[in-house]
Amino acid sequence: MWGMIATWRMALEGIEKGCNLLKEGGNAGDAIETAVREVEDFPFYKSVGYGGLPNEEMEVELDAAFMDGDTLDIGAVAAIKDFANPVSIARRLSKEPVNNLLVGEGAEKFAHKEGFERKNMLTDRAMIHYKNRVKEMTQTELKPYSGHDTVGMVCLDTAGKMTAATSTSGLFMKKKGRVGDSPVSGSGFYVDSKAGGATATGLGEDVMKGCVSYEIVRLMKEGIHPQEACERAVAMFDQELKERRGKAGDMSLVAMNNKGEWGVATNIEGFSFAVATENEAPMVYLTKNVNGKCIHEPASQEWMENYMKTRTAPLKEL
Ligand code: SD4
Repeated sequence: MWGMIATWRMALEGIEKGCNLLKEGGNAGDAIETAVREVEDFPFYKSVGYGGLPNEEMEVELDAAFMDGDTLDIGAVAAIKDFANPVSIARRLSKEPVNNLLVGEGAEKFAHKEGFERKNMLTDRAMIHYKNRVKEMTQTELKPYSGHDTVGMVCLDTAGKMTAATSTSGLFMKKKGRVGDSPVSGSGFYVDSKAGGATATGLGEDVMKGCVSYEIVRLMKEGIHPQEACERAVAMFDQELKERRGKAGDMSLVAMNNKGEWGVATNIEGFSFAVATENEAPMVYLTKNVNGKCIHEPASQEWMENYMKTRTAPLKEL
């Protein structure tokens, strides 16, 4: 059995590419790296890689991670600037004996030495978003979270190897140097080939309070189905945050076990995800949370068309 699952509609084309590798017996490391790079390279996804939205100082600082579920090797970069594919740098770091999570300048130095492609990741479109947001903020108080989407993926290959990876520009208008959950093991991602993997998108500051990806893998290790594991972990932590803090940030998680069974849970409206397995062609679903039960419905043709239209629609400066 092979399979891949990922957060948000934007992962679809990457998943298609990754699955082509898995079908041919490719390994879960190559498949997931290929899939995430596809998302990083697409300029119209404004929260991952090229075209990602900048921080407060109009710089695109990126976070990414890679984990190998056989060896439990982890590599990650945080607040890295001017490199095309942070996920590949993260994967490369996962092979180091130490120094697996590098930030900012140190990460850039490593990437440069290793010959990774340099690229100015700030697009004209992202700059317009930035300028418009600055103008809007003088009128209304906007939360930094409005404008996001991290790609997180879990992958299983025919040899039973599993991997997880993430890539994001984090929160729009974040402080320089801010690091979210995406490069943090157990929070933004976790995978163990003996059980399964999980990955998160949402408000990193809250996801990190509960190590939610690890919690889902832990439940899967007890033999719990990924759907049940996701629902339990998200519902429990959402509740916990509300009780203790009065509110819970956005939190959506996807998971797959080592049999290719998958699950998704969210505490928001309109979370989309993409999944494919040996038995299921790549498909985008939308998830609704109905009293703690998450119901997945295939995205309609109209929804899919509208999604691309809005992503690529011309953008004017206010
Ligand atoms: C972060 N979790 O940096 C990321 C943002 C995100 O959907 O997932 N947005 O906190």
